[in-house]
Amino acid sequence: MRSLRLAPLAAVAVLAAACSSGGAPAATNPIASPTATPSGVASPEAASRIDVMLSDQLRIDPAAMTVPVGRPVTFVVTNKGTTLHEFVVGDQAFQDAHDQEMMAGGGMSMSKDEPTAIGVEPGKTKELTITFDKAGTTLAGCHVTGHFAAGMRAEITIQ
Ligand SMILES: [Cu+2]
Repeated sequence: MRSLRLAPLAAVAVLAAACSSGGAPAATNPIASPTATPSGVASPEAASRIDVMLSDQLRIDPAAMTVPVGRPVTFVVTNKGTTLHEFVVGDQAFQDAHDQEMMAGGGMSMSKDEPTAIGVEPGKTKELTITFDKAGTTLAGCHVTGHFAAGMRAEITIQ
């Protein structure tokens, strides 16, 4: 009567083989877990990210920001308006140069992003990472025609 028991056992063996051949590689991944960071704990990286809003009221919010010297700072810039805005970081001379560039271009925005200047389409969010190498103050501004003059700027304190 042994032959009656062989059939179900063979079926189990086939099923087990099918399962292990499909699932084995995903079972262990030594790279995935050790780098997990505890949630809810502020890290130095988190402190160097600043959320910035650009609006059709021609404002950069916050209008004053403080950033560290010598460490990368990522500005997470959201345009919540319905027209293009820019986030151009640099001193007054740099801002003036961008304003002139804008007028020379007939009011058109920058044709491409630069290391410290981005254009942000309506409803979009873009990141700009800058390392400030010395303490002091600098500016952020939007140079779509008339915006900077209307007050679309922010002061950045580096310390
Ligand atoms: Cu603007």
